Amino acid sequence: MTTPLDFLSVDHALADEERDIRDTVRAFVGEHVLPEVGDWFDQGRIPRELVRELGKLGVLGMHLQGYGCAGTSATAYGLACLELEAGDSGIRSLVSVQGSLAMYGIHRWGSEEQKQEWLPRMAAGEAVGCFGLTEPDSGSDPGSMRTNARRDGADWVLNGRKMWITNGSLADVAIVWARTDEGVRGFLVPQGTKGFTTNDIHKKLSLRASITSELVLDDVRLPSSAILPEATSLRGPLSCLNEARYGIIWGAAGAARACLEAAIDYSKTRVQFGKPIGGFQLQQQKLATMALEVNRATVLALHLGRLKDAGKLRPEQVSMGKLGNVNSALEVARTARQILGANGITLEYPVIRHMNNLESVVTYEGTADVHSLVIGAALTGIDAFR
Ligand code: TGC
Ligand code: FAD
Repeated sequence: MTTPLDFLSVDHALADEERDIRDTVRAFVGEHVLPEVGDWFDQGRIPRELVRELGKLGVLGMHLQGYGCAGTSATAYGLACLELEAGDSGIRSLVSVQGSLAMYGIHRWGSEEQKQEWLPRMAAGEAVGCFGLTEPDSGSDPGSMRTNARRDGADWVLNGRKMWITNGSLADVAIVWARTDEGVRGFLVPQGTKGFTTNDIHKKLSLRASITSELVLDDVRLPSSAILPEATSLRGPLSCLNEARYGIIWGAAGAARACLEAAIDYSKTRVQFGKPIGGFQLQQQKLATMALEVNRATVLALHLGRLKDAGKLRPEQVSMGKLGNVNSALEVARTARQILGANGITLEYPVIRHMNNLESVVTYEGTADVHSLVIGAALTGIDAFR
């Protein structure tokens, strides 16, 4: 029998362990996220306790090896992202920023002492990290960053601002990328460091169940042990973005699946002109197109996951996945919203929440335009960024 939400039977292509992880995360989302997330979105907040619960679930940095991390496959991590984002993009964002940006950054580019100090606590959800790359005047072009760090004796002194930073005021440690005489370098800035403050960004109409902040660095003095020793150019932060973008490829399929599910359910019970609206050809065409997009996105994510596990996933392939799946998810969410009619604009249903969240997802981690240009450069060998 055809399963509406897994029309192409992707389930059969998963290993038992992957299915178990997927089911565990799905159950967690059903129990801890879905009953509350409409209210969190409405109130513009995300409870700090959720981070500990996600730590207990084992999804924080789950694809990293050692230091208290689960060391799962990339595919298993992707399946977790799919289920988390079927709950809300804000929850997947929290997990992405923690595991793929902050923890990966320390794991890949940090010293042994930095790994020992931060990774076990971050995996357990006892410490939160954020990742400061974007600035008020430097978004798609991070190479134009103004935040700078200069040596002063044995110390470093940082000045500048970071903008739109997920988990900013929640974080115990910020990974801050700064221009230095030696290239772009990363620094671990613990919360409470003198001169380091955060301001939350309010009035967001997207990703409301997520904290987004400005980071302000005024003469922040750090010891030399705060620098990520192995990262010496923009390649440092961009390598972290590959990891987070990979999670988004899966997550977008999850948000789309949630919208499809809501639309199918609604279309079977909402009666107009004497029959369920799901019985009209126009609505069935919409549902069929949505199901196609959800399934195609999931198959693409799985394919890229298998490539990543084989160590063969290239950044331009990640760009194609992020571009394709987020655009598909946005289309699915917008169509679902129409199928739900007036009910589609309320938080009683998940659809407009996902639709609005996806407007952030299509912008962060490289806009759709940036990913088109990455693909274009790979196709032609001509860089059209500047
Ligand atoms: P370019 O000159 O091409 O490269 C500079 C250095 O970086 C290397 N590199 C990469 N390394 C790893 N992975 C990649 N994807 C890489 N792309 C480039 C490159 O080899 C070079 O290395 P080296 O050793 O020679 O120095 O850089 P560019 O200045 O031309 O920029 C390229 C561009 C535009 C693609 C890049 O800057 C970009 O991706 N821009 C978008 C910025 C972005 O995505 N920001 C995201 C901020 S974090 C965020 O949004 C978190 S949201 C929360 C959540 O995830 O949920
Ligand atoms: P801009 O770069 O100013 O782009 C504006 C428009 O111009 C876009 O449509 C873009 O596609 C287009 N454009 C830019 N360059 C080109 C070009 N060369 N050719 C054609 N078109 C172009 N950043 C972090 O560092 N850490 C975080 O944790 C983080 N979390 C975020 C959370 C949220 C909710 C949001 C919304 C953003 C977050 N960001 C974070 C920032 C995000 O990465 C940036 O918003 C994104 O990289 C785009 O930068 P920008 O907003 O400055 O847009």
